[in-house]
Amino acid sequence: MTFSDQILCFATRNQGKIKEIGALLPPHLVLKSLDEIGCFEELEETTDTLEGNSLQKAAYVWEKYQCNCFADDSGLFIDALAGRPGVHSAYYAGEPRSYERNVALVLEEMKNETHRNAHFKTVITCIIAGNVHQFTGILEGKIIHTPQGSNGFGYDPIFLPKGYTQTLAEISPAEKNKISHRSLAFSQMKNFLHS
Ligand code: ITT
Repeated sequence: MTFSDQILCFATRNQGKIKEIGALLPPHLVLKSLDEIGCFEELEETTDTLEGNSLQKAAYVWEKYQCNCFADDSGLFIDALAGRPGVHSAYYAGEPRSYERNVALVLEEMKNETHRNAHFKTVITCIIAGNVHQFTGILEGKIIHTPQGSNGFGYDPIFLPKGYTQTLAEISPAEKNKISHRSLAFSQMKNFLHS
């Protein structure tokens, strides 16, 4: 393996994600951010699926920079809302993006619903030497009526994971990491990279 074969770019500008994932990857891989490979442009996410968006971001980096890379996309899918907010989770209540307004809109749309099942989903697309691999993580649960807890981000205060009595915003970050959609998808990619 040459040095450049060992470089893996995480197609994100979220430093928190880069730090978290860097700690999980095999030591022979050198994790680089977009800036570190000289990519300063905004990556588009214009498809209508998580699979499509993560592929769109990873394929851009592979095609323009010929760098092994991976990209992720996540969302909350609520059964009673036909899968919304889904791929639009980050800006469900419009721009500027606000976790509070997104949560308020979901609760308003769900106020008369008794069927409250939902799931979080993460899809990672990893491109190694031009070959595309996708990994999916799902966390099942329910939408509660009133936000609870202040840990985490996004829809965590209204999401009760299956088998739990506390929301994702009430359990510790370490506990969330053990069960989250994102961790499940990343651990699949990690196993693949180790093999
Ligand atoms: P980057 O694209 O900068 O990485 P993002 O906010 O778009 O950040 P994601 O694609 O991972 O992050 O997730 C999209 C949205 O889905 C996110 O803004 C949240 O509203 C929601 N979401 C994803 N994972 C979540 C989680 O673990 N807990 C709560 N909400 C989550």
